[in-house]
Amino acid sequence: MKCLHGVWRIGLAVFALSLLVAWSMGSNNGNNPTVQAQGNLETKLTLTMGEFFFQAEGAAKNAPIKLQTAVPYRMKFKNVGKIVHRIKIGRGLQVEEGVPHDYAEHLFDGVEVRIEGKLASGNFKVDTQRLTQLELEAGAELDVIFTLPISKKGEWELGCFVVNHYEAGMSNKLIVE
Ligand SMILES: [Cu+2]
Repeated sequence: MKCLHGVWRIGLAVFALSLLVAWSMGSNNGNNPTVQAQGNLETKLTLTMGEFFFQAEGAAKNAPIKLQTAVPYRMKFKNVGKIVHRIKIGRGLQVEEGVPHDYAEHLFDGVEVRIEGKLASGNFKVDTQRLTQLELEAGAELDVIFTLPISKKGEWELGCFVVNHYEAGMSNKLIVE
């Protein structure tokens, strides 16, 4: 199951609990005044997904998404579909036996990212620099907070690699300016 390495799941209470523990052991304190102040400057963007599309707020389904470097974003990922979806953002599509399954390079690799979400058991926050994939159950949503460095400029792609989803249309261009 090495493909699940680096996957942040939502919907699994036990896993969420371990995320909570990991976060509380980190050095960052989400309640400190600096973080609160930065929160007010975040650019909000909602990205919905379903069968079988990605859609940025205010844009058509599968229309290219534009992000800027050096801008703090709070990107809400929302699964409005009826089944689970997985999101990777990367480039260099990896295809094995005709089936696309991953990217060679991931947008958030090496970027400080905070993931915030809600579960029945409570809210959770996770800080990571190794986000490679998000998995959202039907109806789930979570926020990803990040600022992209200049080194991430260029063309990227957003894809869902649940079996047959990418082929069914779940891919989208993402441009970092
Ligand atoms: Cu999908």
